Amino acid sequence: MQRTLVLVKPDGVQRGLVGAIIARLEGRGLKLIGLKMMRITKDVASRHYVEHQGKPFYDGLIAFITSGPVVAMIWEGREAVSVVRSLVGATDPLKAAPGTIRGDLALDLGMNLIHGSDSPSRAQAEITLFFESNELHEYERTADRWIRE
Ligand code: DAT
Ligand code: MG
Repeated sequence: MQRTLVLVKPDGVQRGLVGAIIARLEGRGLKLIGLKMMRITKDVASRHYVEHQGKPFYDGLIAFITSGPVVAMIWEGREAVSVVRSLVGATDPLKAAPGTIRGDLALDLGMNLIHGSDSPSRAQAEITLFFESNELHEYERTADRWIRE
């Protein structure tokens, strides 16, 4: 089953939106298999955002993501990577569709609440970057047979 990394960014923690964001992902039927609050170090931030190195917004992005605690989660489900991306919405909240997390809860590109891995290969790399294998929990949910055909 596919897995993906989600971060509730420092703005989401500060605004008290952790629960609302988790509820949307749970409500879709995705399964939570790892969760922790943490402060991202500069080193982890630079590896996480390696694709953006050299871009004009890079320094601000690293400063923002390391500015306060985040909630890091691993979610599992069929097509979890693209399902989470569609729940998250477009990168710029002004362009994010209503009904998406960013489209409903955010306004600014630099304060867009949430990260979701953008491909299965990035998801694998990001899961390894943020979680030890003993922090991932495999378990059966009785509701799964009412979610998966
Ligand atoms: P996403 O978070 O939707 O995967 P991304 O990977 O392209 O978007 O960029 C990572 C974060 O960097 C994004 O959530 C907000 C910030 N960002 C992206 N493009 C930006 C820009 N042009 N100006 C300022 N910040 C930007
Ligand atoms: Mg991205």
